[in-house]
Amino acid sequence: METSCENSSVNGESPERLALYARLDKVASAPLWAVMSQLVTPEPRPRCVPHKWDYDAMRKLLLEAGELITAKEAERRVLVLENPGIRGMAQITQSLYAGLQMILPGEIAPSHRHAASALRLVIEGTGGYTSVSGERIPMAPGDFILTPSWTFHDHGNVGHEPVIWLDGLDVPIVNLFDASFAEAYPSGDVQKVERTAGDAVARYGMNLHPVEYVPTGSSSPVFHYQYSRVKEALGQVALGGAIDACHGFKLQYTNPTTGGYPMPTMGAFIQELPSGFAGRAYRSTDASVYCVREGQGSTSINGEVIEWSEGDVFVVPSWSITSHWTTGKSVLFSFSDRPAQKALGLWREIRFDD
Ligand code: 1HN
Repeated sequence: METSCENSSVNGESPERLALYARLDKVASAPLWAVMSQLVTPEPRPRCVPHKWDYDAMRKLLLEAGELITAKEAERRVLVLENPGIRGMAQITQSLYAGLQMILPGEIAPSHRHAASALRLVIEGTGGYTSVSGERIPMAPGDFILTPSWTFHDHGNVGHEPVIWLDGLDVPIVNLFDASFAEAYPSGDVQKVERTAGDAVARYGMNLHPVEYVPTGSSSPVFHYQYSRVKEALGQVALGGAIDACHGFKLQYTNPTTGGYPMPTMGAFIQELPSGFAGRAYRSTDASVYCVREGQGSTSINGEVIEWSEGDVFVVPSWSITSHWTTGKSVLFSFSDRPAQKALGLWREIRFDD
């Protein structure tokens, strides 16, 4: 409320109030009433914005980086995808990190571990591998791979072409809690291989579920979700199930021992959208990072239309009204902080499909 007085006022504040604020400032204090409406908003007001990173353009830049720095010298040769609304923070959303990583034939990225959890979606190339907790996992395009918190991991490429993948990490969440730890592998750059890829899959079985079928769980013993099996599962739901008006045919990657999310902080999803799909609108409190696996189409995010094709990465901020259209049969991978929000009792969604 404006107070009129003889002296000039700033932002409707009297000189007496401003004088009090100045004295509060000196004792590391501030008036809540001046900032409360920015702290407690009636609904999410994300600073991050919708954005797309064109794969062909990013791939060219990655190859240029490949001529200037080795994977070993860089430790990880990654182009960080920085949300244009929050530049300089290495964040694609308020809670998530994303980047495009490349490893060239013969290179290795040395082993280390950290409190942050990582997930990877392989975009192109064969001959790449990542070792996680002594398990060497071959990377094929479309494969989804976990690096749970505090597991040693190194990468290599024994093939003949560049291998490129999307990394997603919960670094901003770990740092929000000031809970970051990291260390190098104690004996050399590359881990000793102790179990073969597929051991855990053989023990625990297939690991995809319908979206929202299952509760939050802790880290999965399965680190590798092969795209060939994911495609089979998508084919089966597309044959047998009714299509979701907002999401098409959508599955979530799960921890096969609990049916919960593969890691405590990040969930990941894969959805098939038929050619000519015109999705109904949807919004949820988890901002999502998408990577186009197959096809082409467009996504409307609060009225802003992003056109996408294979390999593109795009980000949908929290609570944005979102709908997908396709011009060809498409497969979209996505990840978000949904498990963290659910564990904290914060997650909400609204469907606009009636
Ligand atoms: C990391 O360890 C990797 O292991 C990739 O491939 C990206 C971003 C921030 C911190 C650690 C990797 C990373 C990272």
